[in-house]
Amino acid sequence: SGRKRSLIGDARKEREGGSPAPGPSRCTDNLVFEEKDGKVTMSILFALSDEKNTRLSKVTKVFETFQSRIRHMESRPSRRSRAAEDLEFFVRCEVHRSDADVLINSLRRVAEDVRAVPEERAPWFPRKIGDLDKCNHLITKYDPDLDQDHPGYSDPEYRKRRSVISELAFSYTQREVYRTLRSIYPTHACRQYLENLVELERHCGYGEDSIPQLADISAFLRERTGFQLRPVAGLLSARDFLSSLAFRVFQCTQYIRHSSTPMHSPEPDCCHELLGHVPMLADKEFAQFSQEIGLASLGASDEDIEKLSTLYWFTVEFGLCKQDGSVKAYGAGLLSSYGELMYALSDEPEYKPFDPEECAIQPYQDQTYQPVYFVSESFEDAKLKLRQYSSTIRKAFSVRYDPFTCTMEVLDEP
Ligand code: HBI
Ligand code: NLE
Ligand code: FE
Repeated sequence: SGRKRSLIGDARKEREGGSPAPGPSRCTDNLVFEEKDGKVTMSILFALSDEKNTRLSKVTKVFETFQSRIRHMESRPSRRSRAAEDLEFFVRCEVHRSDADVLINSLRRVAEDVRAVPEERAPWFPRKIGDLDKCNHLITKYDPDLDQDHPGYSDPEYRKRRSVISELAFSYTQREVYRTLRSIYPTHACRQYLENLVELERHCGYGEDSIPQLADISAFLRERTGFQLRPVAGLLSARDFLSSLAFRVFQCTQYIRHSSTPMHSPEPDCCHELLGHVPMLADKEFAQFSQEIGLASLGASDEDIEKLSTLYWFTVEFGLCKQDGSVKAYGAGLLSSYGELMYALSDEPEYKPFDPEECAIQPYQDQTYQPVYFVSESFEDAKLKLRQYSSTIRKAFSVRYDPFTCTMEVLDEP
């Protein structure tokens, strides 16, 4: 949208001693607002106690005096005072830059608790499940047509096959991947994974010889945990990918890895989604954990998104957990790669106990096996720790998912 936004980030930098940024104007309580044609857009909060209720016309008079254009105005029962009749007002208005301070001061004479508030500065995020259509920002990494480092980039045959007749490549690679991995799951995969895999084999056509339809697996998952699958063309931005999880939607790639590397692929492919993720998403506790990472990501800063995707990486993708006295894999990136699954449960890599603070800043690479893995006590424990971590992420609002309408309720907005 062409909405003007306040540049609070720049304001902060400026205050911390950087050079002043051109464009934004500083006024009213030192907040900085984007200036356009000499005008700034401000959000103002004020209160009218019951006695002063009859003064609303005085308030509007102030806006009129400064020829301020009101873009939005709403009232609600005051949350600060106990008297049920006291009202709180929220106004967005456009005013000449040089009048902004005086306007605020004039309001202080006729209303209470007058404050200029920063414009909404959280990044856009989906509010309803249909908004996920707009979460389609692909990144070019690993796209064999666009990424020069992709193993298939200089293989026109591969690229053609992948985009036009990928079906042909499916059966061979798929069979080898399935057979090899299946043989080590009983000793390497966590209990929940094994139980669900058997169900998928029984009811969903999982097996060496077929790749079931996404719609069928999606229907299965919906019955188990309410998760649904959605096809995606390739790697999404971390923000878009994580936001889907908030709605219990999992974005699945459709193609298959290059047949020269069946035991490990650096990018997600259908083996990874269906063998790595799906059985875990059928577990209630794990589904909840996944959704909570998604919820934490909504409207988070770029910095926090980076941390949450690192957390996602070391749990949902490469997590290990303790079970019956030994360590098992629950991360999808492990469960879809014979090579890394063997390696992760050997004595080569380093193990650390799962601690979100530490995990969120652990550097990682996605080209080859991880040098370090985080071991959780249980999903329950990981979920509680993640919750505690998420509550430390600074946001101007909180969200709650309404599963009946598949929409986000946004709370505490100005
Ligand atoms: N996109 N399609 C797709 N699949 C993923 O697993 C995926 C992604 N984009 C980003 C991403 N994973 C990682 O950054 C996670 O850490 C969020
Ligand atoms: N390395 C995994 C595999 O080979 O299946 C895919 C990881 C995707 C993040
Ligand atoms: Fe994945």
